[in-house]
Amino acid sequence: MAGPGPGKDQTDGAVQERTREEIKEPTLYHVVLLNDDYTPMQFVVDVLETLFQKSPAEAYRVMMQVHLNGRGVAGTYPWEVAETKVTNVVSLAREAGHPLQATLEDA
Ligand code: TYC
Repeated sequence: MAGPGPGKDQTDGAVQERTREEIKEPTLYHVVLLNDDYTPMQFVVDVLETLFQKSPAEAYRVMMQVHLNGRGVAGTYPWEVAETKVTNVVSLAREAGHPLQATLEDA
């Protein structure tokens, strides 16, 4: 490896500025699942395990939270990841013939 890495201080101000951009935290968004009367509970549990990497117990807990309260947070991600999760939830649900809906909100 030649030269200092991006974290190394130099006397040049441009390097300092770029370093600050690289460590900026991404804005986060909640992926929110919405309740409906028709999507099977087990389908929602499966989605939470496969798309949101939840354990079976946590997936069941989140599914019941949505079922009882109308909504619940499946996961929290930077915008592009969160958008993709919503798209994937909805397309999996439609392929299976279920009306499950998901949306984004500011974290
Ligand atoms: N209310 C659904 C039922 O009784 C289960 C369900 C849970 C649906 C969570 C959607 O996001 C949801 N079969």
